[in-house]
Formats: sequence, structure tokens, C-alpha cells
Amino acid sequence: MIIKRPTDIPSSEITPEAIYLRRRDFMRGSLAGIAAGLLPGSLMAEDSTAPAGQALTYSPVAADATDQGFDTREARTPYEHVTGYNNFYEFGMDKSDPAQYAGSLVTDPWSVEVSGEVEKPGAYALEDLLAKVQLEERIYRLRCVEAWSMVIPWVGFPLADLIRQLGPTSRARYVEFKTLYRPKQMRGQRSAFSTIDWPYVEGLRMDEAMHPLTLMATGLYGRSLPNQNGAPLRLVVPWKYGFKSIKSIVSIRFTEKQPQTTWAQIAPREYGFYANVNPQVDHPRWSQKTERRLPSTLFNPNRIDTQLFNGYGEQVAHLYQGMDLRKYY
Ligand SMILES: Nc1nc2c(c(=O)[nH]1)N[C@H]1C(S)=C(S)[C@@H](COP(=O)(O)O)O[C@H]1N2
Ligand SMILES: [Mo]
Repeated sequence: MIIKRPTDIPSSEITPEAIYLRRRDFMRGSLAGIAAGLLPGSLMAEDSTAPAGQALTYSPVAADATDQGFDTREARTPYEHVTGYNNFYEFGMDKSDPAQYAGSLVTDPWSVEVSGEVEKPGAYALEDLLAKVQLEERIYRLRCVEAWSMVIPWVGFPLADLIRQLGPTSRARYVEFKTLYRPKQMRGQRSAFSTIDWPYVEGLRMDEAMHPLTLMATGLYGRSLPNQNGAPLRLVVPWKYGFKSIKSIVSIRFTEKQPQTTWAQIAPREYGFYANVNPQVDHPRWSQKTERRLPSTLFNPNRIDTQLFNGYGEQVAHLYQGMDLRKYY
């Protein structure tokens, strides 16, 4: 299929998100089935500003997705900010370091070790895990504990779908995740200035892990994840501060006890295990009442109010019924 570029848009002005938005509108229309996979590829091939990564095949956002919290209609953060302003300390501490240095990470082959309280432990090749799940699009807010936020169109699958297949035992109460430790390809892991005891570790309570909003992402803006965003597989927990959404996962372990997690270990008074977004519970060194929605500049900071559970309270508040959110921050 040959699709001509519209003559009124010079190629230099076709940004990745413009391509994505056109594809998305198209997929929401009646030709979704026929077009899937064909249209974006054809457009991409002609466009030199196209992003890295493979076009993914996934289900478009469903009609009732907004009610379920799967889709926000807020403006998506432009691709260049989503992939250029990152936290991924394995590649350095500046926001631009991951985009600059994560290209050194080799993500194929990739294997995920499944262990602990589970019926089917083992080392799984990523493609075998992905063969068993269905990819879909989710448009989520991401709220960093540093008080900035984005809106990101992820592609991924519910973590619950994977957990059900792995079969946790009745003793499994938590899930622990680990990022790759490979200092030869991750310059931040070689740094003498790092306070992190690698590898980066995160965890969820089992009911949080099974919640339908909890996503394992393999892509964004319709294409496979750029390395700086946690390729090839990362967690996305939209009602929690961004540090819970661990990148480049190589280990999933089911445990009886609450796992020790990276930031809670470094500064337990500043970062808790739960890390639910909460404008009423300030960080000891700054307020969490508002956030800068990117893109944000000195003259147009785009500051907005932070919402309890990052706006997903209707979906997740019941998980924390009776818990003191000031104590379990
Ligand atoms: N392995 C690992 N995962 C990580 C981090 C990190 O430094 N290392 N940073 C976290 C933080 S603080 C945030 S805000 C999000 C940022 O995700 P993004 O760069 O895709 O927006 O990733 C999280 N996952
Ligand atoms: Mo963050």
C-alpha cells in the first residue's frame, strides 16, 4: 500500500506525535482493522524525523476506556519530552542523560527470571512472555515525586494477565521487580557518585499488582519503548509516584514479605513503599500540592493541582481503605 504524504505538510513538520495522532484518529475510526500496521509503517518510511523503535500491533483505546481510567483525554506530552526528559539513574542523574547514553543498552536477547512463591518459576525469554499476552494502548498521567508530570500514551499489557499465567502460590503477598544490572552498558552503575545499591528494585502488594490499571509497558506512542524509557519491558503504576514504575525489568519474584525497595532504602523518611500520589502528604523537602505538567518553561510553568492517587481514586481508593495514608506514604 502506498500512501502519499499530504502536500500541505512539509516533511520537516511531521513530528512523531503528529504521525501517531493521525494514526490514532484513524484507528478510532471504522477502518481500524484494515489499517492496523499498514498505515503507520508507510508514513514512517517516508519520514526522516521518525522515532526509533518498531511499530507495534495493539488494540486501540476502547470506547469506555475513560470511565475505567485507562484513557485520559488530557493533552499528551509531546514525544520529544517523553523521550528526552527522563529519570533512569542507570545512565546518569541529569534529565538528558538517559536519552544521550541509553543507546548503549542491548535489549535483545532479553530474559526475565521468575522466582519465589510461584508455580511456574524459570528464566523466560521475553518473546515467550509476550506471545501469551495482548498489547493495548493506555493513556496515563505520570506524576514524578519531584513534582513534574506528563501524559504518556503507553502500549502494554495488564500485569495481572502475566501473573495469572505464572500462578503465584497462596503464600505470595507481594511482587518484587528488579532492573538489569549490567555496568558495562549502564554508565550510571559504574559511577562512583551513585548512592544507589544496584540493581534498582521495586515492589507492589499483590492486589496492587493485580489491579487492571497496572501495566507492563513495551511501547509508547505506538512504537516499541526507547531505551531511555525502560526498554524492553517496564512497569507503569499510574496512581503512584513515578519511581515505582521500574524500568528494564529482568526479575519478577513473588514473596511473602514486603520487599525492600531502592528509594525506601536510600531515604526511608522521604520515599515509602506505597508512594501513592497524595497532595496532602508533602515530601519532607517540598510540597506535593501542585505539579509542573510538561512541557513547562520559566515563563509558562503550566502548574496544576496534584490529585489524590494521581486522579485514579475512583479506581484504586478501595485498596487502601482503613489505612493511614500519612503513615503508609
Ligand atoms: N531502573 C530504573 N527505573 C526507574 C527509574 C530509575 O532511575 N531506574 N526512575 C523512576 C522515576 S523517578 C521515574 S519519574 C520514571 C520515569 O519514567 P520515564 O523516564 O519513562 O518518564 O521511571 C522510574 N523508573
Ligand atoms: Mo520520579
